[in-house]
Amino acid sequence: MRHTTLVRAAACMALLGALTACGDDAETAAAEDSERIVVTPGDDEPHDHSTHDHGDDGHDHGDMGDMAAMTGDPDATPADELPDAQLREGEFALLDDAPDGSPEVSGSAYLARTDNGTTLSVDLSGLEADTEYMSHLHAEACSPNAGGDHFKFDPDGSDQPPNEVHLMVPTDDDGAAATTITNDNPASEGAKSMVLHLDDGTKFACADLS
Ligand SMILES: [Cu+2]
Repeated sequence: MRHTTLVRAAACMALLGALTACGDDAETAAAEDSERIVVTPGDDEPHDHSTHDHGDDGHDHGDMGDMAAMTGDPDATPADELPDAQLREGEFALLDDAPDGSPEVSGSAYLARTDNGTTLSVDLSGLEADTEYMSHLHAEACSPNAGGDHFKFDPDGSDQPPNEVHLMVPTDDDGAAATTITNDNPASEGAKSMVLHLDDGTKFACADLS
């Protein structure tokens, strides 16, 4: 088990750059890695990979997909400065059930719809310095259901970008962050909130988009 755990951790680091929790894809990949790597001479007990506890913590944000599709551009024109856009915005607040010790984030989310697509920007402070937070557009308001599930452009489509909007938010050495991501699809009316996650995937802060 110890080998497997180490291999899994290493695979998670390699796959995710320690950016967020490992999900099903990472676990599957790690399990495959462990089949190849953990071949210990004299280890005559075959590993049964079907029974390992992969530590699923129940959240649904571990499936990382394509990192490039969720990397924002701090230098892009922010959503609230785009011309001819339909703009919604909201202020971040801690969720009622945010874990103790969650950063006291403050700041705004901006969602702009243009003829050409949807642009999402955040301008945040009060976060941990020099780290990264995963965020998404969510399909419900911040209350009572903490944003509910991820917003999907096609409700029957993929749970990865570009069918969802995922944005990695890197902070500076003061714990501030400002970044922007654009999606080619303008049909983002159904996005009701933006949710920030801790690195284990837990939701901790939310901004209603109105
Ligand atoms: Cu989310």
